[in-house]
Amino acid sequence: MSLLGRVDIDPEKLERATGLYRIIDEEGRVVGEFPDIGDEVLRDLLHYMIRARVLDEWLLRLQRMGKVAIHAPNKGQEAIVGAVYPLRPEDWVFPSYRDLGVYLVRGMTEEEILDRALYNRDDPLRGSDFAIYGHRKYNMIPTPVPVGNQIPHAVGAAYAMKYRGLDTITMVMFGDGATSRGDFHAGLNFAGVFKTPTVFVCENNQWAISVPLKRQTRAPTIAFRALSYGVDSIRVDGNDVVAMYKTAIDAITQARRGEPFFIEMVTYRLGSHTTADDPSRYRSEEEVKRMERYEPLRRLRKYMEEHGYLREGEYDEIYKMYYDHVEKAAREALEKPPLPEDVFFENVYGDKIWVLELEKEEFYESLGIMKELGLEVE
Ligand SMILES: Cc1ncc(C[n+]2csc(CCOP(=O)(O)OP(=O)(O)O)c2C)c(N)n1
Ligand SMILES: [Mg+2]
Repeated sequence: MSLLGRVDIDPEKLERATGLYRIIDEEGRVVGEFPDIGDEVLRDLLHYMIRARVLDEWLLRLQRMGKVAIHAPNKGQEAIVGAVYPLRPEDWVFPSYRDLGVYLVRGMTEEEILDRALYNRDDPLRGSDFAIYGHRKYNMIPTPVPVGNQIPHAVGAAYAMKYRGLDTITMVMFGDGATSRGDFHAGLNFAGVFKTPTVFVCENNQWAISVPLKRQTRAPTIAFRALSYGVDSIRVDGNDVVAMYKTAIDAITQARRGEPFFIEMVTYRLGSHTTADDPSRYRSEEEVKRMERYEPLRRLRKYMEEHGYLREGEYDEIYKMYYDHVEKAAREALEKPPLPEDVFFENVYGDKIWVLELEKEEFYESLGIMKELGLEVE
């Protein structure tokens, strides 16, 4: 390439970054080339999505009962399970906070998720920030609270894997709002230049709390922004779990060869941002009603019923089975004693340091004063 010459962009890459890849449409009709994925995978994807939906409903219920501090509803985004499903257990996942399906596919159980949500004795993250999940046992990093911080973490970890000659990769999930953070740009640029084995999954659910996508960027698509960093990208119908699964297989294969890949998962958040949010303040009920038709479980169910993978009534039976399971798990998790009250001093530093010891003393002193004053501490 001459220094002053023009630069061409591969038109196929541009097409992928601005088109919309889909296989099953909102009515369950096949509109793309259906991959040879086998009955078992299809059923697994369905089960994971139902489990995520049921758990989401239970966490909302437990929050309304005053048992869970805060919950970020997942409804509408369950097809994310397709992205994680083809990963190997040795790969590392950097999930977002709206990713119950991701935690389940990685192997975290409903019981473990409930222990976390209720901060009971068995909470795997020992009382760290709320609405955040992760688990060392499943190579899953807890989501940082500052939006998008996990992006450079995932890129750095992937670079370390490459440096050590491992064939593992990292996958990172984040929202459309995170693409306005510097971390997105630093992460994408580093991944592009240093060819880190990373799969980026941007869950574009159209909203960042009350801020719509058009206020995040004037770029035509988020996948287009990734391409501008030299990272191959694709814009996918993120409510089509089969399209997500097929895309992830290709993306993971490419990342394992040492080239990053970016998936823009085009979806819609049907619920509130968190249980502390009232979406009627910033978006119309008509919009939500209109988008319900596109949600991922409805279309997979339709496809599977029409193609003989599910007999009549079977979907409801599967749903009930998981509903009962989570109800029992929730009752048991609520019975467990809480974490010890000084648990948040445990995981700040590896070693004991005097400042923390001092703070701990002061903490107990304040607890004593509160008790003396008759102020109940839960
Ligand atoms: C740096 C930073 N700014 C603001 C917040 C408050 N906040 C939490 S989630 C969120 C919106 C994120 O939107 P998006 O990235 O689209 O993810 P979504 O919640 O839609 O899945 C904001 C602004 C934060 N946690 N961190
Ligand atoms: Mg969003």
